[in-house]
Amino acid sequence: MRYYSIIISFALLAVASCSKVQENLPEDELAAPQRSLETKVVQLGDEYNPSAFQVKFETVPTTEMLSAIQEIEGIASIEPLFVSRNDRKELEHQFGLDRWYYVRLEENADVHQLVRETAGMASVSMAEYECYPQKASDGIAYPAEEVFSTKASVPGSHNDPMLIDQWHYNNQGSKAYSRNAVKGADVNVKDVWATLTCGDPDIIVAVVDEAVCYTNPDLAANMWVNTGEIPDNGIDDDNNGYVDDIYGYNFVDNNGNVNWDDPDDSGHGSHTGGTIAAVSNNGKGVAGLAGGSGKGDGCRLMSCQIFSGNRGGNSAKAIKYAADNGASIISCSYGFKAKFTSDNNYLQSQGSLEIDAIHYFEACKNNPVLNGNIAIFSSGNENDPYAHYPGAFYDIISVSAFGPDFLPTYYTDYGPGCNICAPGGEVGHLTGTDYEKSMVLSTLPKSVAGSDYGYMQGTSMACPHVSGVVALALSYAKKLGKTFSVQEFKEMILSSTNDIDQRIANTASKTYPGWKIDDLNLAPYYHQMGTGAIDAWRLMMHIEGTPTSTAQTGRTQWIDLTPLLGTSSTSLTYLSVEADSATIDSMGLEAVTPASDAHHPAVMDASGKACIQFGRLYIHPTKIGSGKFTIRVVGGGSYLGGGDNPPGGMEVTRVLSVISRDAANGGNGNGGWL
Ligand SMILES: [Ca+2]
Ligand SMILES: [Ca+2]
Ligand SMILES: [Ca+2]
Ligand SMILES: [Ca+2]
Repeated sequence: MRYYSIIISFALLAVASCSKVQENLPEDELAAPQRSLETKVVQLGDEYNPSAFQVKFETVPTTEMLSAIQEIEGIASIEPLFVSRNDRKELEHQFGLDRWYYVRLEENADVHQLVRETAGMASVSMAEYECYPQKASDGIAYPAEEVFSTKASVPGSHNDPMLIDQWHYNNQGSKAYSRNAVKGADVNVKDVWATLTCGDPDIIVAVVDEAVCYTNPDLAANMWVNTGEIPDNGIDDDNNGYVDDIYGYNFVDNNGNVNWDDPDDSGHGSHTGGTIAAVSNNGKGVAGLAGGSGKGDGCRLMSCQIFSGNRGGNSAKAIKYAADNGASIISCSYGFKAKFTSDNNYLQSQGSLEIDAIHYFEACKNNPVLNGNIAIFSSGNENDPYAHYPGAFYDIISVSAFGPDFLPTYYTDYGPGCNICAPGGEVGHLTGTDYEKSMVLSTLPKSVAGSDYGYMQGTSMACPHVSGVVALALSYAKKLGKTFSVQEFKEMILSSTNDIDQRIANTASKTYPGWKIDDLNLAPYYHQMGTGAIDAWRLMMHIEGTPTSTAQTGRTQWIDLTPLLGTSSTSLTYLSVEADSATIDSMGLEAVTPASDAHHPAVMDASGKACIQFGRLYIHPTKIGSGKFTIRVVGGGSYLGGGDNPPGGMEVTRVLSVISRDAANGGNGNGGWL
């Protein structure tokens, strides 16, 4: 692949110099500059299918254009690459999907020669090798013994008995996960579950991965089921172009038999799927981020299988399936090891089959919230200073990974192309038999792992944390009846984050002896982990339109109300402040004592645990948590109008969200993000 990237650089130089020569050419030739052969050949990885490739025509091909290729010696057949959806033909055309064709070769034909020969034709804009992606994890699953209990393992949260070990949802800084565990190094979902949303069955997430084990007792109830299809009758009953597709489709063997039977399967798709929507609050196993409240109301998982053991399938076809069968999110824990992703010029100018399919997916409307869909990719596990393809693409979200110590993991890709980070886990923060506890705990196929549950690590595990949070966000927006554009939503996702850079800057290196993490220098990761660590609560507040402030755990402090009420906040007349019981519990609020000041009387919450004085909100949180404060002020003057009053002001009610966390330095000194 390195050799190939050198070719591309030369090709770009050649194009640049050509354009100068062309200044002297007649105008009609200037209009259609001949692209060099090398920019028309696309190869996303080292491993390719030697008996087929893919072409994109400059225009929707005529019969003549197709037969010109069909007639080339060594080519057996040419057919449309994608299954078309009748009511989306316009969109398919807009993103060029009707210009992609699949070319099969005759036996012993030379794929390299035929790709180049086809790319050389004026009617062809790209000839692309059929390369298979790679899973963004080391593929090693560590089984976890199932815990059976009737008691919730995390008081006040979902009742799944293994939730206590899912630090990635609710990290209480326990040394049971990591000797350097950081409170709040998680996706901050606990209070979202408690007060806002746990998912919605209308929000479907396609897991483009190994098969999702639809028989797993903690996945089965949240599987998407194609109700229009009758299984195993060899007929495409719902006429969607795929025979016997019940839980999704198998794009490795190109049939409806989604399965995890290959002896080399790792359980990867069941693990990533479980993070998104394992059945939550069902008193069993683990929780999933958007897995519902135990009342059958979780988001649904569609299995778009592109891995079977060591064999790969066509991920672009899988993405098209997800788009056309109702998925709102594709969770893609894979990438192509295309080294040209570090060459931005090439990346921006050169499309690929995969990019066209993703852009089509993001333009399809499958839910009432967005005018399209959201694609989430993992950044890759090579510890490279750039994201892997296609997450590297500028408008596609790519996720890097941190561990329970709130530091970049030893394997994560970082830097250009990486947009955000999430928990990916990291083996070996503990010794003895607990070494796996610092990884991510989720569901697995029992036939593969020997248990329905287990631990894995990778940006593969970070990606579904963002997918699951986005699934919750779409569920919540739907509940509130809010609508957004895809672009607005992506911007809200990337700005619903917490700073990880302070923690990186304050930690020169990290070491977990006996594992791969030996004096890992952290300086290269500074400012390179995207916009920061995803925070589910913040994203929900963005959807509500509620401003969010932060407070430091463990002390009385005031919070500026300017984001809520403008710079007049210090001179307004306040009527009341109210913290609900969920907020008091979550943040462990303690009573605050107002200052004795006749000119600035305090307005107190009934519990005594929140107070407004001097135009500021005073609180004393003792726990990490999130909550809301409802504040009423007089809009104009010092008393309300109406009733027996002389004409007075209008009542204004506003809500402020607050997240309480430890301070990065000082305070409890354990490395939080304030
Ligand atoms: Ca079907
Ligand atoms: Ca059928
Ligand atoms: Ca469960
Ligand atoms: Ca990107």
